[in-house]
Amino acid sequence: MTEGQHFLRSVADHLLDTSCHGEKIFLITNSQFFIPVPVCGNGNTWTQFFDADNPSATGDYETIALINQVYPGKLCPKPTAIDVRLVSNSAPYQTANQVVSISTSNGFACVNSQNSGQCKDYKARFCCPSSTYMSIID
Ligand SMILES: [Ca+2]
Repeated sequence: MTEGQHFLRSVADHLLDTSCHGEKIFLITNSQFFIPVPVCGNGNTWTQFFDADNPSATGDYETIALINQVYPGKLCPKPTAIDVRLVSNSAPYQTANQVVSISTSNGFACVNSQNSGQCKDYKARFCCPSSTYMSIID
């Protein structure tokens, strides 16, 4: 498998994964693809970006459990979407082409041992009901 094929394969895996959560889809045309910005719909608001971990140990873990420890009270119980970016340039996580896990129920994780070299440093924000989020920040 060429590097390009592997790249598209990993994107296709994300397509299957994210469609299970009712999130956005990828449009793949030959070697080009578009990364849509996750949508935070009516009555919902994006939280701040959380950067609860660095990849220097075993990986970069922006999990809901860890974020709740590092940023207590900042995250709603049941986010409806997750948006993960690179800390370095705020580009969508897909642009780094690393093996990661992502879900609205567990958050995000990149494990160093599952990637050649170290994981990038990521940050994550979550889509929460506006009423919940506003009551947290008020
Ligand atoms: Ca991080």
